[in-house]
Amino acid sequence: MTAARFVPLTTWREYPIDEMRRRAGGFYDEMARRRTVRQFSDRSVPRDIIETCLQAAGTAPSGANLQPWHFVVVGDGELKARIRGAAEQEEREFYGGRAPAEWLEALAPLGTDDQKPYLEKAPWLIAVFAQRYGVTASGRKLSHYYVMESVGIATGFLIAALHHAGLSCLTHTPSPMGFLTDILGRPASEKPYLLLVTGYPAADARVPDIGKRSLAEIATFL
Ligand code: IYR
Repeated sequence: MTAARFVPLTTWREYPIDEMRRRAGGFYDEMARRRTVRQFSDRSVPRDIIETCLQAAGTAPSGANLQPWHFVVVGDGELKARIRGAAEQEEREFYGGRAPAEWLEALAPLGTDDQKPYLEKAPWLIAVFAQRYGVTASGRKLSHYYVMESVGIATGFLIAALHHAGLSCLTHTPSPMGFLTDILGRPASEKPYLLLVTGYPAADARVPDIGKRSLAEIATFL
């Protein structure tokens, strides 16, 4: 057992209430501008920007700080084409019969279909993997805790970081996603969580005319 070790909290900053209010509002405005995009430009995005966004994702809290995530960043055209081929095959089955009518109805306002050209067009695909358990250097299994919660939080941080940097992204969840394990050569301990498509939006990108629920709808103060 490793004993707890503590250091002083030096990174937290106190802001005057008014500034806190301004910062909260500024962050809300920034996040409210984010739109999920399905039409991407093929303009390149420097790798170091993606790296820094991944570092931001890596600051997320996680069960026992075990950080049960792995991000595979794909910029290689051939790999992207293979991912697109496999994803479209799953999506054809999904849209062609596997999805219940209620699900297709829920998706109708988004205008999605089985064509996923952005999987090749966008400069970067980030496959997020959840490490169901860890593997020590000696090959022993290490339990992970709250894996899906932890990976979800890290993915949220990543989406916010990409948006903040000036990139668009799409949270893509082809189902099932097992093909990502094969194509990207990941170990059996990892489960594909989602595929983030990121880059510049196409110059003529259009987004569905949908909005977010109001504060009163999403929150209750007691
Ligand atoms: N994975 C499919 C279907 C899909 C499902 C949900 I829930 C969405 O919010 C969007 C799409 C696809 O990518 O088309």
